[in-house]
Amino acid sequence: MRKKVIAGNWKMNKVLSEANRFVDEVKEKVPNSEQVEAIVCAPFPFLASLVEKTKGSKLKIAAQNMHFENDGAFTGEVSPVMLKDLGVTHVVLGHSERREYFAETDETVNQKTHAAFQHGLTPIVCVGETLEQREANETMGLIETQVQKALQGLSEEQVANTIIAYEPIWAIGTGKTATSEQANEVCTHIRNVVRELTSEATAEQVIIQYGGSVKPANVDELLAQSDIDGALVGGASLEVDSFLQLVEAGA
Ligand code: G2H
Repeated sequence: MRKKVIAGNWKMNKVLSEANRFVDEVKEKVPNSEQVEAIVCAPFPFLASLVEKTKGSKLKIAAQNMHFENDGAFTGEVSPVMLKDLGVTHVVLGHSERREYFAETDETVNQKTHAAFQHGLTPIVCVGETLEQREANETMGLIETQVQKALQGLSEEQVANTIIAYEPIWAIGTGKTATSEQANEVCTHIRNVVRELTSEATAEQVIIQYGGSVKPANVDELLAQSDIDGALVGGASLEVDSFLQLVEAGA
């Protein structure tokens, strides 16, 4: 049985005092269950404080992006070495907002995925189609390409330890959720792609999340699907109560 991984992606929200308050409250209440993992993906300026606060708790802290180089002349960037040094455990890579607004490509996502593993960070690799691509029946082919390229050159063990988040772009922050069947269909496809790239055992191990307007009202149905092992949640992760409800749904 795969555990459920619930990751709150705060995006560019909150200030430090709000982030600290959230984590102080949530870390005490994360269910003490092996069945669920709870992660907060926070903006860079909050990471050091949140990692410090969550030491010894079940709540994990992730970054929302990073560069693939260890150091150098990359003004404004943050490296995997820096994240690891802080005690960050996970990093979101290739979120559609980064692909759309910051020129992230399948190639840079692949470079970053390798860099994450080199430094002991667990990558949460995002894939997903636009509404136009869905309507043109391109979803499955596009997702296959995104997954293959993101995982290219990784060892089988690394693939097994990658978290893949399927986020249909048309369902992000729009209030439109993919139906649980639509979401599961693509997550099953992702698992099949992983199976073809590696093995049955690895495909059975890899965690596949769904993301896109997940909230307490729809999370149970999504998590009940055969190939959905968690959620990457934006809007509904910003409030303590709704984030905790989502985590409890996975427990
Ligand atoms: C998708 C998701 C979190 P939201 O971007 O990654 O955001 O839940 O607000 O649709």
